[in-house]
Amino acid sequence: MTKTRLAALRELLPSSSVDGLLITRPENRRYITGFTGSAGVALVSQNHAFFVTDFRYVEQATYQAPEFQIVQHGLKIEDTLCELAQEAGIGRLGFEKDVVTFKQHETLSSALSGVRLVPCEGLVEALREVKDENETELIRQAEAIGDAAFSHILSIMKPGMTEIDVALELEWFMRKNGAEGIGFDVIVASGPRGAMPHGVASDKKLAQGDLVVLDFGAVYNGYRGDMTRTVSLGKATSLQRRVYDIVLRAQEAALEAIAPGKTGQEIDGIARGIIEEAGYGDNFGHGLGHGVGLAVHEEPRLSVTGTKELRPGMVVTVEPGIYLPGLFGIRIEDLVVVQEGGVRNLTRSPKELIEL
Ligand SMILES: [Mn+2]
Repeated sequence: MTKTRLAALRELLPSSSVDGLLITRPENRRYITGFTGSAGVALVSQNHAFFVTDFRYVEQATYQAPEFQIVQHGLKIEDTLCELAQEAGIGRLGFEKDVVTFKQHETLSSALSGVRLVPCEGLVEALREVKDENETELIRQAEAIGDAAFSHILSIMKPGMTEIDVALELEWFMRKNGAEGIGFDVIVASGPRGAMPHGVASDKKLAQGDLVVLDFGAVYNGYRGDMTRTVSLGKATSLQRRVYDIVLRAQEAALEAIAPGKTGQEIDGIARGIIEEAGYGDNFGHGLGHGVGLAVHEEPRLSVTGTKELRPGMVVTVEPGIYLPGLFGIRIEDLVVVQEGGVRNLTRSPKELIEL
């Protein structure tokens, strides 16, 4: 049997000099326990695994988190956590320092007598970087829903609709076709608004001649898709077409270069080099890509700071863009699985410039 996620986490605890870890980030909690609900804390030590939740979720946790002893907490969860930490003989208890609030830390530290709270970071996140086959399949299905939504929106998008109309239509279509939700607010940025890389849909009406940046993703069994396409309403100008080709060239070169052992930095540099050489370096102000899984933005990063080596099973976006203030923006984003010798592209939508 392959090592469970719980066993893999236990192997990481000594590296943070803790003998137990409190897991509160929802994606981490789900990853380690299997519990999909919205309230509860996992407490893991070398010999114990507790899942502490309230009355509403006890039954669900019993089914979803079979490796864990389910504990229903009383009025104050911190008192229950204190008892369990003592039962497990935990002296140094790690907590997720980028998740726990100052107030939660105060409450915990006054309740946990005899237990030292130790700030930790990135333990479960490190395990989440490499996906197993089941996870990549869920991400593929999420992305396939996105592909279908893109094809659908091409058939109805036209001048006069607002960006919000387009966003709602994408969302409705994805929900109707198996998504349990959307991974993030749908970005529909048309015309000059396209120069805002994260221009969430507004009440601006689409106009003839606009380039429209569409960036969206479905959620399927907790896993996210993420894709971006830029389409033209009507015939693109020669400048629009020229810039589009540069972005596409940068994206394809980066896709071609991805392989295990390369760093995120190297891949980012390949796309960035092409855009800089074309004279638009200052107009590509964000990283090339990011990991996707239970969260829409996770490790690893393909960016100037991405020093991590890519490994088979990592799932990352590749999304160069060029943004010209006052004019338009163009971004093309695919979601790919790193594998031996290259990538498997999960995004199937066409990438040539579409003129509606
Ligand atoms: Mn993205």
